[in-house]
Amino acid sequence: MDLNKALSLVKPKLKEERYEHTKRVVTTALSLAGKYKVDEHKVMLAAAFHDYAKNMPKEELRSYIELDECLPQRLLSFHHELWHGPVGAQLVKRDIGITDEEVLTAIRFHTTGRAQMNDVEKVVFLADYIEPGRKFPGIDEARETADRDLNRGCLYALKNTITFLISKGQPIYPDTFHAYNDLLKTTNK
Ligand code: DGI
Ligand code: FE
Ligand code: FE
Repeated sequence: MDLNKALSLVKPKLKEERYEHTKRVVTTALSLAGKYKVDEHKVMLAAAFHDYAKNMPKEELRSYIELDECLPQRLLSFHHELWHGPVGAQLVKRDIGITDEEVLTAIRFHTTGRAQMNDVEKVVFLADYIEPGRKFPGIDEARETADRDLNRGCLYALKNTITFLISKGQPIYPDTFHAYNDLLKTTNK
């Protein structure tokens, strides 16, 4: 599937602003993939479809998780922002017919991260965080770090997100901690 085809399948699922974000994530992800020698076709597909379920109503996402025994039910006791990745991966498999596990896991874990992320996952996770439309404290350092080192870029994004969530008194999904701990080890080697 080429980029135009992927975008034409995702466009009707998204609000205008979310679709514009998706295109920026694709561009950013492809640039990271070139720099870090990651499979560009897989990265393009995962980036194009990463927010496929983002604009689904919360209650629809909830019932999807309740009915799909492959999805961790624990998601339901965390913020609903975390639901669109895992549900999106299942829908992209079922409705679009993408079967590549690297692409599907990159969609599944693009919000939380996880331990032992593969390179496609890392690129999409980081591109989503630093795409040119993002504005938040720490974004400049996030972009600079992403430009130097893929693992350190992801680690910075996780650290900043965890700190942000803690400052808001929000819970942190275990996979986000696992991703942080894992990359801390990798980057200290
Ligand atoms: O879908 P996007 O808006 O493009 O970005 P995303 O899928 O990375 O969603 C990120 C939001 O999820 C962000 O505002 C923080 C929120 N969030 C809530 N709980 C957690 C969390 N993010 C992580 N990584 N871990 C959490 O436990
Ligand atoms: Fe997302
Ligand atoms: Fe996104």
